[in-house]
Amino acid sequence: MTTHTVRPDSILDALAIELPSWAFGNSGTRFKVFGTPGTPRTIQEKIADAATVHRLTGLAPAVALHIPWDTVDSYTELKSYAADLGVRLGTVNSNTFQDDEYKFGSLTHTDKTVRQRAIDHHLRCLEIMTEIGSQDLKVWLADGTNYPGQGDIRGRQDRLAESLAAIYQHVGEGQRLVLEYKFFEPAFYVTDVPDWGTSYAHTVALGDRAAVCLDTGHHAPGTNIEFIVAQLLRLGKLGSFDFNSRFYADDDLIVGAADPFQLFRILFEVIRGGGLAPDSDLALMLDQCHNVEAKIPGQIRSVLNVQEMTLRAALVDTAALTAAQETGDVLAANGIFMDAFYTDVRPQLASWREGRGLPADPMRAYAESGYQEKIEAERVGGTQTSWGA
Ligand code: AOS
Ligand code: ZN
Ligand code: ZN
Repeated sequence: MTTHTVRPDSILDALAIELPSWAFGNSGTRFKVFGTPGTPRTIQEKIADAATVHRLTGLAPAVALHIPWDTVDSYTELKSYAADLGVRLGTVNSNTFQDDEYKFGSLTHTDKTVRQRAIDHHLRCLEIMTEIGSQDLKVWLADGTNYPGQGDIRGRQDRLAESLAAIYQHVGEGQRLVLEYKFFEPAFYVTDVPDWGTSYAHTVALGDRAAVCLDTGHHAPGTNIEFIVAQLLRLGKLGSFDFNSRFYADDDLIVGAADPFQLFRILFEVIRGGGLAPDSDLALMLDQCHNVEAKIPGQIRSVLNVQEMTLRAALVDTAALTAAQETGDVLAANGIFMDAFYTDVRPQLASWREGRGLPADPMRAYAESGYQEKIEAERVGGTQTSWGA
């Protein structure tokens, strides 16, 4: 088999995980959103928190924006503000799910005026991307229906294709449109982009500047996500990840918390498929919310989880694995795979960090840094940001 051989250290050096701005705001469930002292009131404060995660881990050089939540007067100024703090602005996430007129859909709506408004929003996002030098426009749609007969499934697909094509025309050089799928919620019967196949079909029709975004929380229980990863990488259409973990629905919990072995298996396929190779344009992003845990350490823990499982996945002895696979030695093959998964790489990672002037234990370094106490004292008054605002 053709495998991408990797040196664990070069993989670690290349690993970069984008943080979502909304992870630093308050969030919760429909039952309660708890406010917490020190929560950012502005996008600038969110960026400062994200930069703190990067400073302590060396893993998170970019912050994803969400429009309109992170709207500012000058994106050029925001870009240099971020650069001064040592991070850059990354993926721009569109939002056509909060306005009343999108109640029955946005890019799929039967009313051309509503569709055009949704298209125009995406064109504005592309302009912002050009201003800040961002690569990816991430499109996640809440479009769908709740009841059989409510909408014309086929007609909605046709309108979606047409609207996406209108946006795609404006995707410039060095930019991409990544189309995220989700099997349900907020629509419960039909979701217009429910699975990787639908996202793949639309992005293939669009062209080379379009690819699939795989949110790990957006699958039915038991779905073999690593298979999807392998297939999309094979087809050259895996554009980006939204990492998080789920127990039940779209929980948006800390990546690797619910099922570290699944994260290991996913990252093994990422490496196997060249997703972390120097010429790869696969973007790794977190899409998480911290409802009850502290947000900045929550993000630190998240990027460390990805790093830890990446290193374990890179330790799989692929030559021995191939030999076992090709001789039909099922138990040896499985044993080689599991050996890597069970390897405790934490000491190796601590020395990798120290070798780069980073704290050996970023969680502890954060607790001892005084940053939390500082933002709690300083961020008084104003309105705390939250998911959805
Ligand atoms: C929604 O379920 C999707 O995961 C989106 O990627 C994202 O969480 C939303 O756009 C918030 O920004
Ligand atoms: Zn997502
Ligand atoms: Zn989601």
